[in-house]
Amino acid sequence: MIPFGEKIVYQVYPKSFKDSNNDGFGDLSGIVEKLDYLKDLGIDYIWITPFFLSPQKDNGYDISSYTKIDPEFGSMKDFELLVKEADKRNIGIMLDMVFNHTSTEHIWFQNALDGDKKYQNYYIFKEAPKDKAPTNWVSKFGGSAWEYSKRAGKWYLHLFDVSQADLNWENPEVREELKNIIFFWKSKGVRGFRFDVINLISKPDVFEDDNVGDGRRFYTDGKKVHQYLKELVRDTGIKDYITVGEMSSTSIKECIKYSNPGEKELSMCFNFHHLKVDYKDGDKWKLMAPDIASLKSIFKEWQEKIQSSNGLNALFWCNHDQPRIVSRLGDEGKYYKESAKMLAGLIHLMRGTPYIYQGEEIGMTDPHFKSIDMYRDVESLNYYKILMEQGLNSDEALTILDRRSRDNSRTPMQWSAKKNAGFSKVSPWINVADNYKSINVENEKDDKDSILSFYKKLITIRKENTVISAGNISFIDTNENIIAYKRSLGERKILVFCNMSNKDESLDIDLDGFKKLIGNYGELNYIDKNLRLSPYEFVAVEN
Ligand code: TEU
Ligand code: CA
Repeated sequence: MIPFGEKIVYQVYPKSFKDSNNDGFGDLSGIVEKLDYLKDLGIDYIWITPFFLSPQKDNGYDISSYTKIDPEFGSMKDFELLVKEADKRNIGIMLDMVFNHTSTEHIWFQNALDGDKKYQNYYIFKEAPKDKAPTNWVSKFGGSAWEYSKRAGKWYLHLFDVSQADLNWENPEVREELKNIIFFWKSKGVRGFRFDVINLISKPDVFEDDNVGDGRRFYTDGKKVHQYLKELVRDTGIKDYITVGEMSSTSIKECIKYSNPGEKELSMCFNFHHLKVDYKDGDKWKLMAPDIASLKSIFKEWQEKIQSSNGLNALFWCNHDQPRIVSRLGDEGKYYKESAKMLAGLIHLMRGTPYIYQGEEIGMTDPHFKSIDMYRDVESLNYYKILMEQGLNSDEALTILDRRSRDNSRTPMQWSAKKNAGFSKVSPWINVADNYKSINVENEKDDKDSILSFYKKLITIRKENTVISAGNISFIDTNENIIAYKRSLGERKILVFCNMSNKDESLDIDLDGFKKLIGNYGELNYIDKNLRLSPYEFVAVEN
């Protein structure tokens, strides 16, 4: 058995999941309303993105109190009810711990601005002339990573928005504060944690200009990150909890350390290399057709190497920062359903723990917003300006946002064909995608051929087959457009084939003795040791 190898995590972005009191924002009680839906889907954990007290400059990733609930999402009572009701259904709640930074409205930061030395040492303040930032590092959301505070008379570091000040993990008092937050939520019955950009917490001793990059090489997987994680996990007693670290620009070598059980750090990591195969020159804001060959080699490398270290991969395509996968690697037209199912099958039968992001299971697409005022995300709004400063016109900048904006995944969950997709009775905080009348839960739930039914089937297959949840994986050599791998446990084998293209493909392979387990087309098309795959076909065979 591999711990968590048979579990499925469902990610809820509460603001867009279900609005229970019709104010246009999703909330905790909305999640309670939908627990039966999630139970029926077959998931084991719900990871909820931050709903703590926050000015909401980055939709809750800017926290001003870690142990209070933002009234927009409800109350502590609502949260306690959610844990209780989830528990009744054998579903665990996982919380999102944003420990790299706090909101600048957090009392710690406010005290620091008032000149309190104790709290200045909670953050990364530097002295430098008002008109020259301490280093040339760039914020992940664009612009300088430093802000000059007149009130403090110093600069502070913010790797993300100017309202998200980086914490100083070198200070043991900071580490104690963060441990107490974990204790608080553990006592509420929380069963797992996701740690936001946790590989950025260890900053260098000396802060210097980056002459070849944006500064990330100085703080990504920093010198003390493993030490800090070990300490946090040990001192809070969460070694056996399900934990996942979000790793920004990490390497496989570091992820082996983060996730290998011997190190006692985390259960698994999110890395994003497979979601950059359509970034031209590695730049998110430059469009390119997806490079399937590199997608394949990334999967192969991460699957096979993490396996040899006894670690575990977090298997995911979508989250609240990524465009919808069917719009990105699949097809919104003729092969919409086939491609959505194929992409699901591709990751769900791999070795690891699958994560489903709300709406992915019904094949939600990008909304294709047509004007800048439809966007809400701080990163999108910043980059719209930056791209225009770089010389693009508004249409060109919008074309890039259409493919890259984080808002693509943040539109309201499509529950039904009713007004506002059944998300709320009033206009939601962000527009619903136009296709909600056909793509919604109500339409799909009783349709055996729907994307939703396909996800349920994949979940059941993982739970019924130890070869999926605990078996070995190795990749099969194929031609360019096919990704294929083998799972095995003793004599038992499952082979998985995915056609990533919109054309027919075929592969010479001996499948004698195998029969079809699951697929997104009809019968297996295997003649004379040759497997034929239709556009976006996915098929798994078993012996
Ligand atoms: O994201 C970290 C992160 O670096 C990205 O996924 C980011 O959105 C991308 O690099 C921008 O191009 C996490 C959260 O998931 C995200 O929602 C937060 O905004 C961010 O941390 C800051 O807390
Ligand atoms: Ca609400």
